[in-house]
Amino acid sequence: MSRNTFKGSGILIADKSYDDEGAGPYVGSFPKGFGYGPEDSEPETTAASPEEQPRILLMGLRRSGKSSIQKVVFHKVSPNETLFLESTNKIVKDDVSNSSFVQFQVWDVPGQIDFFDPTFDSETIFGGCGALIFVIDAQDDYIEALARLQMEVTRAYKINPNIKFEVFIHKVDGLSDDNKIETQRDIHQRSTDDLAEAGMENVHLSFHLTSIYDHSIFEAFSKVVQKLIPQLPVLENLLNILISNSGIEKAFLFDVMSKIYIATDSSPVDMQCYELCCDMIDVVIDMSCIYGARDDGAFDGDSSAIIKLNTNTILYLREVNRHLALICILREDSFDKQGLIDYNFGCFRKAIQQVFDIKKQAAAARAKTNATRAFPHANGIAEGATS
Ligand SMILES: Nc1nc2c(ncn2[C@@H]2O[C@H](COP(=O)(O)OP(=O)(O)OP(=O)(O)O)[C@@H](O)[C@H]2O)c(=O)[nH]1
Ligand SMILES: [Mg+2]
Repeated sequence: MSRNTFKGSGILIADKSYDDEGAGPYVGSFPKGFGYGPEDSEPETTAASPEEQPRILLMGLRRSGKSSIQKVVFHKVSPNETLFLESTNKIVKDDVSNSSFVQFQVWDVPGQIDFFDPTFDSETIFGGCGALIFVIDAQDDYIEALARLQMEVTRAYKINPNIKFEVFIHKVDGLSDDNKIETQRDIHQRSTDDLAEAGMENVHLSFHLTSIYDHSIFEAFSKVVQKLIPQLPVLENLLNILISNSGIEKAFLFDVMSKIYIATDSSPVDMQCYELCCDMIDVVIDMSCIYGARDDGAFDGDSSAIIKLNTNTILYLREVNRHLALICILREDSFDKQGLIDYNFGCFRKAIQQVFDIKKQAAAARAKTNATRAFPHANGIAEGATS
């Protein structure tokens, strides 16, 4: 089933409300917040402070594609626009905390950085790091990159053994299918051998073939982010219950801004289905931007869309909260029971809300403990000042 057969004959029914006011500033052609609805007024305590947020480091040699990845995934830059990116010369910290679930920072560590420079504070950099993505340019000779990978992993692991190590074998758009597999096998073999030689055989590296010219980079990033979401098993379980009771074939929970899927049911992920869902988000956001009366956000609490494909398949998008959307793929005849699907979706959304609430309560409790630790005699000072 080619991807093109899906396209062209779709019917899109998009639905959203336009009752809020206010025009937000734009970043390029995108509304600030990249199409999100207005911010809900959440208590400040729910957002983790930047230091507390899990950090994803992008590392690798110069010109391997780190900044391009960051720009394409999180800033909606088109792949061609990265062609003339200047080399990064200092660590660029990107706060991806717009979404309640996907709260983390991405640090783009330049390839030219001197790790022996005393200003490079490895303790701080690796200490709060959740995942280290090492980007290898697969179109180039990767021997030097592998030596650097081994050095970085060794250093990082000594400081923080909980880091997830992810290797992006990048720019594979230039390789044939056979070549991709061979390159991955070779890099896997060499890097694990190198680590074993250094006595680090217990360190696990995960490998992903990526390119900014297709959806592989979003898929790979999704898998990295999922490892940092402690609620993942709960979300997966909820999705399994939803699909088995609603005649749905596959369901993804998407972070709309980045098109990262933060969870899916436990059936295997077909790349084409994932691509279709990503395309659907683009279509929905574009339609809302063009026809929506509101200027400050294309995705809000009432966003929903149905796309019928000429393969008797339906894509059904429902908003879960201001950052998350559920996209279901199902057969057209199963959609006859839309009422049932909508009812089950309502239950699913409530359950997700509960997961959020627990997270918020935990964050609030943590903030309170931190405040007490920082100002143990706060009450005493206040009393003293007034007396
Ligand atoms: N073909 C191809 N080119 C890519 C891909 N990703 C990035 N590039 C190109 O690689 C070049 C270098 O990308 P950058 O993102 O600047 O590399 P960097 O790792 O940030 O480099 P430093 O900042 O010097 O460390 C750019 O011309 C990109 O267009 C990819 O997936 N495929
Ligand atoms: Mg760069």
